[in-house]
Amino acid sequence: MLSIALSKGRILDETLPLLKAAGIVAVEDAETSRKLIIPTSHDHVRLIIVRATDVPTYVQYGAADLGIAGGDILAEYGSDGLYQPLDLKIACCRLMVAVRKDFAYEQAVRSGARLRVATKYLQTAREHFSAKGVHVDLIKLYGSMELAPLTGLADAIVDLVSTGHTLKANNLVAVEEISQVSARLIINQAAFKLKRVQIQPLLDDLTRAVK
Ligand code: PRT
Ligand code: MG
Repeated sequence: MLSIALSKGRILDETLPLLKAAGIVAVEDAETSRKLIIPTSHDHVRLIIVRATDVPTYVQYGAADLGIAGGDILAEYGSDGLYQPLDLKIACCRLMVAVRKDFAYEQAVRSGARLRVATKYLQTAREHFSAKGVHVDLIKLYGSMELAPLTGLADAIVDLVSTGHTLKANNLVAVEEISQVSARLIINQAAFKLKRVQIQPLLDDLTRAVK
């Protein structure tokens, strides 16, 4: 049996067509089902539905053989012991620094001011600002980062941007790109050795589907 861990929402939406191209179809609507383990048309493949941030953990411990996780999550929470053979080129976005429209970011940076930055990406943000030599106080949030500059909680946020509509709707502007993000296939290294016969054809099919 092969288990693939992935999260509901955009990752699942954009993964289903790739799996279909590999001959794997969920037997029920994974998006609306309350089941957390979804069988597929393929006798030996099942989907495991977890929070986006939990995908690497399931694969690291081998509770899932494979997983699909955003590059943002892999960079932030670590990808030790994971084999990352394929960029799926789905759920694409950019990790950006954003501020209120009326906040003079460049000036604040040049003057050496200490910035308050709210984000769920503490590790990634710390590395980014430290490489730039910018002093920051980081505030950990779990969602709706966009609210932080509007309420005075922070001067800036580090968050994902895809269409830019959310920033715009909240009078925020992106001022710096930290990285380009897309979802990757991750594989437990031991599983890749022990279940190579099952995993390799799936990997080949997915590689073709991405192209
Ligand atoms: O939402 P929930 O708290 O349940 O979990 P999650 O946010 O961890 O999961 P989900 O499904 O929202 O995101 C899963 C993965 O999708 C992320 O880890 C990214 O790799 C990828 N992804 C791609 C995105 C976006 N695009 C994206 N736009 N994840 C989140 N967003 C959010 C962003 O945080 C911001 O609030 O969408 C908003 C901005 O979108 P635009 O289109 O208005 O710019
Ligand atoms: Mg989300």
